[in-house]
Amino acid sequence: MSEHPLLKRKGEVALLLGNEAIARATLESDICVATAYPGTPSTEILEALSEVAEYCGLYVEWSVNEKTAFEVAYGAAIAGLRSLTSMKHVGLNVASDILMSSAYSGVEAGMVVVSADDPSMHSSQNEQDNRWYGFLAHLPVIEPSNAREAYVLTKKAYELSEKYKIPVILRTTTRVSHTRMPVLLEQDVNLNRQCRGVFKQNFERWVLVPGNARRRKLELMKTWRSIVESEGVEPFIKVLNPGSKKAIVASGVAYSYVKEALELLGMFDKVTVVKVNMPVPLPVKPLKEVLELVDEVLVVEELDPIVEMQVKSIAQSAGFKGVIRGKDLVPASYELSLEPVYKAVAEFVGAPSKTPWESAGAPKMETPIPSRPPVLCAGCPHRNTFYVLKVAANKAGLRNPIYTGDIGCYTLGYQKPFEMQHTCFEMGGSVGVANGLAKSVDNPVIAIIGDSTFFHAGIPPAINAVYNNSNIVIVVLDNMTTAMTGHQPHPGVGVSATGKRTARVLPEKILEAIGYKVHVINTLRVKEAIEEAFRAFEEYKRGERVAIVSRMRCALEVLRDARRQKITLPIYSVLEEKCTGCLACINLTGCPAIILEHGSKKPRIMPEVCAGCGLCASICPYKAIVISNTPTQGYERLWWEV
Ligand SMILES: Cc1ncc(C[n+]2csc(CCOP(=O)(O)OP(=O)(O)O)c2C)c(N)n1
Repeated sequence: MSEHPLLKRKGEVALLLGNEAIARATLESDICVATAYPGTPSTEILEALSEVAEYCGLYVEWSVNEKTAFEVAYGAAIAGLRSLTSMKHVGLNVASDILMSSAYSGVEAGMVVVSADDPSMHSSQNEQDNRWYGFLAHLPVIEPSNAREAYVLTKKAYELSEKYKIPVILRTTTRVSHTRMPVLLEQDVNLNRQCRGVFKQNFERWVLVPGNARRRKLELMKTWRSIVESEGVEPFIKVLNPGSKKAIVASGVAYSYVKEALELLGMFDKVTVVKVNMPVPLPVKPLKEVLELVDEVLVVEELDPIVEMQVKSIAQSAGFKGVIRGKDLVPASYELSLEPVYKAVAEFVGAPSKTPWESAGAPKMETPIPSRPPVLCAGCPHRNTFYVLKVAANKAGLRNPIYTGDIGCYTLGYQKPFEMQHTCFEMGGSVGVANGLAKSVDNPVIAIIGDSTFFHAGIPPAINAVYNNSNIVIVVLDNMTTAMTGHQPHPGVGVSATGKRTARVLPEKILEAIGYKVHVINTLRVKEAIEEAFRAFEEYKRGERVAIVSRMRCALEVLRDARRQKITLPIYSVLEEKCTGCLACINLTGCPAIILEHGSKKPRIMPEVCAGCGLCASICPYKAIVISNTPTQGYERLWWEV
């Protein structure tokens, strides 16, 4: 275990992702509790910590959602133990209730909240600049410009948190979270950490009834002012080359682009650069000093003009007469890259804005590369479920059903051939929005939600539907993992973050307890599953309250386990002599393992892609798809046993 890259010795250099650098820094900071709910680009922080947690005496968990993750870490921090909670930007929306209160009551030991923002929405339903949360909650936001800085600043964030006794937000963006850099390790990881805390009763502090909250608010504002006044120092802000007439203020990853642009322009030591690592609250004093010397300022930051607004406000009160530019030159949407920053910087310093490299358009190819939109994997259980539901709903005569959708791999069901995700907004939204649609339209309303998403945010709206009598069917897609974010376990798997067996919570038990009649279907057995789903829809038509739990493991996990356990899964192939070329296997499944080769009228199944789920074989009207190898007896258990 001591060989693990996260446990290298002081003085060694480790090649770390930004997220791993944060993880290493939390270990050096002697944290005792780390919690998270997975979400790109934050996931690798807890993944890295879970690999070494037991060896280091650290408690880690995948919590059921971000609010709970925050609360668990906060519980440790008020008991005097350092803690970490990490999430993607939208996760902080879910945790925002406790975030706000935690600022009032504060912490007894350092607590860092990582908000990994995803500009450009590489893997998200929106982009948001979570530095706003710093203003909203009156908590400082630290923003590193690269992976190495993420390491240094995480440690500083713990010190800051303890100095002011409040949680500190560490905001990263994708290029910091997911870039690998050599990091010189400054300290060893303590393997003998003491992780028993003490909760000291203090009603005035920990019980936010209005009278107490009012007092705490004033305390918080005092803390906020003192951060603004006292933290205008390195590493939170640094002024390079003071004395120039022009200054560029750059926050977080934007600094890396500004530095490179200025170097390419041969101007790095000719312009004043204010490197901001604490964009919220922006320290006033160093900014005022810079504004006294310059005529023009350019603010470069990723997404919203948060630093720009503060610079303008400081300039206003300092009577600055010059020009302040920012989002008029630098894009406010999508992540930054060198090109737009180079152009903005060049214009600002009066250099030609043509980049010294060819503009990064799509490379010209003789044969254009076809676009490859994401598809459900071969063998994905969601494909089987969509097919089963579609056939069963038709059979039951459900007319124009609305399938409200949710976030996960199954969102891809919005595509052909299924087109069965008619909405997708946020986690749990499938069931919540279904409640509203059921009150508003005459169509049958079927809410489709993944298992991890069900535990995260699907249960309260499921209760709402019962309490408020919303006529919906809930379908939980139980692939026994959080597939979309890289197969993290969740309460329905019965395995902990460190791989230990733990209690398993079954969605059907919860739904039954709430008042649903639950049909558990096994979609590997397509025909039986259709019959069971049909019965559920018939009951729904009669006004009964029904739910379906569709259980079949994620194909990627099945393939991995088959490889490890040396189990041969079936491989299907098309019998030329029986195949009529009707293409039902392609048109009804959209399975990427089945192809129609150039010039051929009959499909072929690629054996190296086929996962052996057998959906195509069960659909083929001519029985022309058969198993072409000798699978291990009892292989089916891999599809429903972890
Ligand atoms: C509030 C919030 N947290 C985290 C995410 C990241 N995320 C997207 S889908 C998903 C869960 C998907 O798991 P599951 O519901 O089991 O569906 P699967 O991908 O396994 O089909 C997560 C965690 C998010 N989009 N929103």
